[in-house]
Amino acid sequence: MNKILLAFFVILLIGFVNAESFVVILSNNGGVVAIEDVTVRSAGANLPLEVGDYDLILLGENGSQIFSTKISFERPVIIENGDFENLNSETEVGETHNIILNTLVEMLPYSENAVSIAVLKDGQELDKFNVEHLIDKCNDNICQESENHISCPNDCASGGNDGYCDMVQDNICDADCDGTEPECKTSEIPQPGFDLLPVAIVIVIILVAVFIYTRKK
Ligand SMILES: [Ca+2]
Ligand SMILES: [Ca+2]
Repeated sequence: MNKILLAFFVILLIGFVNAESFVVILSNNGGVVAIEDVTVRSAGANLPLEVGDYDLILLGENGSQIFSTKISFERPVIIENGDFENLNSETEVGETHNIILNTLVEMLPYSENAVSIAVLKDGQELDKFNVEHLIDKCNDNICQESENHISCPNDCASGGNDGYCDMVQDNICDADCDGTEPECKTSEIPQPGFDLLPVAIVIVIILVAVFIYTRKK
């Protein structure tokens, strides 16, 4: 095989192996459709069949559409012997019959720009699921709420207000340590009341002594 062509296939294969996807779990309770959960799995997406009454849409910033596909809760099944629920005077064994699934698992391609996933019917939004917490935002130079100095040291500097007490000796009193870091103790501003009290007492004693001395004279 042509070496360039082989290299191309290897790169394509690596790209596929490294691909991630959103796994979307949908429920259908008598026509009430909702997104129950979304997770990220580190494997390429087996994309939906692009047929059905519902739209599953991956949304980005400001509601922009990243990916859209049609989905269906209907699945054709072949009626078997003993399938009393679907076997009646109008159907026969071996015939195909459509059933409505209560739970549906679909995959969407992963995108680091994704904000939410929405399910729609006839253009009307039925449910929306936020996926921002699933996006890996480490190394974007912003210390997000989901990150701290341990999970993403590149974005979250030590001593920062990241919900994590890092105890790093960096001359910064980490607000997350509640004053337990050594830096928080040394940088404490001394309370003037405590230092001035003995000075005031000494001054009063001197004044009283001077007063008594001058009276005696
Ligand atoms: Ca970040
Ligand atoms: Ca911190």
